[in-house]
Amino acid sequence: MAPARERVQIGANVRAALAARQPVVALESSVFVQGLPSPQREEAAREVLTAIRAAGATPAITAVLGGIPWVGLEDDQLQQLQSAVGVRKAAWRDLAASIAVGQTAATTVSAALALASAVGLNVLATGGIGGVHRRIDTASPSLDVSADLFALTRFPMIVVCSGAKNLLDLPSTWELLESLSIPVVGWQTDRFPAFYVSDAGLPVSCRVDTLAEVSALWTAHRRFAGSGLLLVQPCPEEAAIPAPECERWLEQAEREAHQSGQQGAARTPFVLRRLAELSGGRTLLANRVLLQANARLAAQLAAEIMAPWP
Ligand code: PSU
Ligand code: MN
Repeated sequence: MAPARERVQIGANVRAALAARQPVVALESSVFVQGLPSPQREEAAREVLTAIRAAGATPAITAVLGGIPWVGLEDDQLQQLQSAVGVRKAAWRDLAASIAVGQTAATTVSAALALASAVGLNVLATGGIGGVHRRIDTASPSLDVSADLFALTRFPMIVVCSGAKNLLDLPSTWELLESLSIPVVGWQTDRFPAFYVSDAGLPVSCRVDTLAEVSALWTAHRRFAGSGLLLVQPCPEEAAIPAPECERWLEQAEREAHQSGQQGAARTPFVLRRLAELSGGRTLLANRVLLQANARLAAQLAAEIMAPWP
């Protein structure tokens, strides 16, 4: 019998790693397709894959290729995805549609969590997760809330990131993470980072200083919750951008997004692209540097979680 179309295909490298009980790090693909421009997106993907392999883990990029859901793209499949035109940005809810109509789609964090947890992975690395968007037309909170937050409540995975993207309404995002009972665990930090900006002006819900502590926390978390958690670290200092400077670019980018009516999935890529232009490429460099740092930490953590009990 032909395999069911919706069955997740596991790349050969990932399958071998799982069989040998070696660490695997899940990755979204939207950041390497819609989140960064070319050639930075190709470079960022190479840097992230190299960082994970150098730390002794196997990277597992998720995507939907011609209607087939994949965990663990081979290098040539990633190239195809990055050079294809009209690739959909798929969040969790879009996976079924992409599969049903045979589409090619890059995964956001929410879709990547759904695919990766379906094959039993438990660590994912990204740059900054989505959250509650800002509103500049009124003081009321926005209902444009990333599906990343809701997917975190459903899939038991550790998401290693530099907090939430600074283009968001961070206090609302932070409050919603609390309401959804998603632990925000600071990696050697007490502060909630905001992507290129090291400190969103908000605390984390707890701090850890060693991989063994994260592992113990994860074991305890899973006894009482079916959800995931965020392990956050700030963008490495040499590439981080001071908040006031970033805020000026952001105000302009957000105003333009509002004026040109950017909605739904298009909004985040639009603002990220304008930030890159307005900052003369500084946000692109910061994005690459923090992605690499998160990939490295995720690989170390995946190895720690796999390690047999002493
Ligand atoms: N992190 C990055 N760059 C990105 C993203 C995350 O460093 O482009 C993407 C992720 O795929 C994340 C998505 O899930 O942005 C959030 O988009 P939205 O606000 O439409 O949910
Ligand atoms: Mn949105």
